[in-house]
Amino acid sequence: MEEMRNTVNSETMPGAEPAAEPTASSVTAPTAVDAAGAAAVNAAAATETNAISKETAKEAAAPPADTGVHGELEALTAPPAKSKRRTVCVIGHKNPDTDSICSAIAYAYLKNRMQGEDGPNAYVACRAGQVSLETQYVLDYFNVPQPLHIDNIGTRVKDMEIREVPGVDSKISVKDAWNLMRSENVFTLPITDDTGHLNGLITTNDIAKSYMDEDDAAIVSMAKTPYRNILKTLEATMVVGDPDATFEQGKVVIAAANPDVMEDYIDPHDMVILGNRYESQLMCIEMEAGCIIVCLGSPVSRTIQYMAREHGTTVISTPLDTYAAARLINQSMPIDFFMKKDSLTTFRRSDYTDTIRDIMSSKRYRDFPVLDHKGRYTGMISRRNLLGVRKRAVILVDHNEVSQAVDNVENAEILEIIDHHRLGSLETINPVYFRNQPVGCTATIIYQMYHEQDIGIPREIAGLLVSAILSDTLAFRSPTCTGLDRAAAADLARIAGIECEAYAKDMFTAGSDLGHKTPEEIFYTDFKTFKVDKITMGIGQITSMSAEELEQIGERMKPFIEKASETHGLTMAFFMLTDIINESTTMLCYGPRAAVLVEAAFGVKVEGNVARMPSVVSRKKQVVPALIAELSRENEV
Ligand SMILES: [Mn+2]
Repeated sequence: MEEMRNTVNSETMPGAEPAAEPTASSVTAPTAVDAAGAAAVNAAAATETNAISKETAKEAAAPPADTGVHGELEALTAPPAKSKRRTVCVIGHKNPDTDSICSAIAYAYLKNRMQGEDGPNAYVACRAGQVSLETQYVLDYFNVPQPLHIDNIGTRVKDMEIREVPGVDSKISVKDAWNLMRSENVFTLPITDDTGHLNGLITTNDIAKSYMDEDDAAIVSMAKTPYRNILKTLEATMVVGDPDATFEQGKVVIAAANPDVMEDYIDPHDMVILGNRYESQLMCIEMEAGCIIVCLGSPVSRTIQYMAREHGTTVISTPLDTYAAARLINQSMPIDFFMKKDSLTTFRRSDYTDTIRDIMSSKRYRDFPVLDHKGRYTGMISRRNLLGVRKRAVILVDHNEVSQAVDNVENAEILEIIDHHRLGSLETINPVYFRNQPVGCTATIIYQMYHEQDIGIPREIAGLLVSAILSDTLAFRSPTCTGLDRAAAADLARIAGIECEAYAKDMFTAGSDLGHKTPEEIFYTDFKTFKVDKITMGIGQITSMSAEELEQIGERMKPFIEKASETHGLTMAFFMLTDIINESTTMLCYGPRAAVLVEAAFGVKVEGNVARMPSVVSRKKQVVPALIAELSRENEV
């Protein structure tokens, strides 16, 4: 138990504090819709996940009997339903190995158990890349679904407070639009069609312009104003004519003078606002006016109605006086005449907030429409919403270096780090619960935490944890393996009902289907980059039980390591071909100083960029420390 004391900060959990705050409504868990579509995870990845889990479920040989935790496991590896709970992603490193996947699932399960039914968070197991064949074997064996694929942890538009301003029809009147803006307390209204797609936007500014900048008496007809709008705006009734027609020719005039004077003002198709004077009404109809609006609710005589029908003149009766009618008539115009419909700036729910921030600040607009993955309008966001957006919460397992973490981790709120690797480059703004123990596997630390919390380990979780330990310690052969790892694995194997050596052999065999992989796939099976001052090293590793297989792979990898080195801008690149049975590694070296460095660091001869290193199996414990130590010696000189 001596090693337990190496635990950093294991008694207090400052990291739990921010998580316990009431969840801001701006931060919502990925919704069910999102899961189906293009949301928290990218669409392709989500579909791919589903496809794989279905397939593997079919292939899974004799799954163990369901003990009841299976439903819970499904829940913590799937996007949670929309709730007030804050989603916390528990995630391992990129190019995830078995430890990264299994520890993420086991720790998410533990965290959900620790906080109980009414806890503030929804811990979700995630993965930052493809599941390896070895890991898939483990998941299949214990019938556990893959964690959720996330390749970017940055906040998205859908994490913001999106205002659900309803889309309006393009033909509603300026007056209705204005009233809606007042009641909704918004400055911008989206105009949508009946399929939910965005046609345009109208702002209070556009409405002000429709009033202040337009003094053309023909504007009402130019706007092709529906008579329905006029009736509603003037609280009027249609005496003669079709309410579904539109007023689209002529100007608006007020018949304020005697008919003989008015004759010079009225042209065919005009709309004339007038009072109850019979001779004026008649004159308008004879002049072929398009519409007469009779004010003060004055009755319209049968003769006038008859004449109007004969001449095709629409007759409207309003209780308003001529001043009010004239003042309001412009407000009946449809908003599509004033809306902005070209080069609209819209955002998708899946857009990252750090990208849209720049676009927003370069535009003069206050509000921006948000579209879903099918391009349909869903709501509005403003710059103000951007300020209130809460970062996504994350717990890192099995790594602590930015270069190995899921993209955009700098913009996430790291709550905890559980790891067994050297301390790297990660900086956090808030204090975090950071637990780093020099053991062979993160799963060993998580095993301890189950005991510290006095929470029983279900069979499936035990199976995942022991698999991770066997994988990371190369079935106890690696020098990284400690007594704690062995003891944890023994207990876990008992719960899981497996025999370690036999199980490990099957697991490694399932994982080393190397013959069918491309050099690229092999190279990235387990590839990590390390930064030391200005030097970036990339180190890949592949393990196998067959020396012969490794020899063949080595030949195929040589041309590829050069290409990969360029792709990642590496100062030097290494590839370890580790023979588990013989406990030795053949290492390929690439880069101007790589061979010299390896010779100095390990005291071996590098021939043709290949170093043979007996009793070296661990990248973490043997290769990385030796290379870094040698680099710093070089720098001292
Ligand atoms: Mn690990």
